[in-house]
Amino acid sequence: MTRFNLTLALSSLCLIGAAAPAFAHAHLTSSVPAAGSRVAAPPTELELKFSEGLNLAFTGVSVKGPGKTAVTTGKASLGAGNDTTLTVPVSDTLAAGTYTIDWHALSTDGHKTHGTYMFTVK
Ligand SMILES: [Cu+2]
Repeated sequence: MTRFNLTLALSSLCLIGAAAPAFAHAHLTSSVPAAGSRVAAPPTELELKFSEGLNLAFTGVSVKGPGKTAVTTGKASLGAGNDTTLTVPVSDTLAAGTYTIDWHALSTDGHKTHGTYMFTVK
């Protein structure tokens, strides 16, 4: 197989993977606070659970608060013996309002995914 054909074959595999979400990409399965939830207490950390193991170096979140102000977050980490759960400390005390979390992930199978969810602090 020539180098070009190999590249073509690998890209096709990736496309097939992209068309079938069940094919081992890291998708967000749940979070704390949950997507769309309204919480009374401002969270001091965010927890994101994914369907696949994560590569921490290329996985993270950016958080925006009311008026699109950036929220300061600490160093993200994976759960002990559990590379599918990402925990992100929140350094700021979150005032009442709606927060948007933009996440990006690289799964251990080498595929990138990203998404957005929101929650509201009452
Ligand atoms: Cu994948």
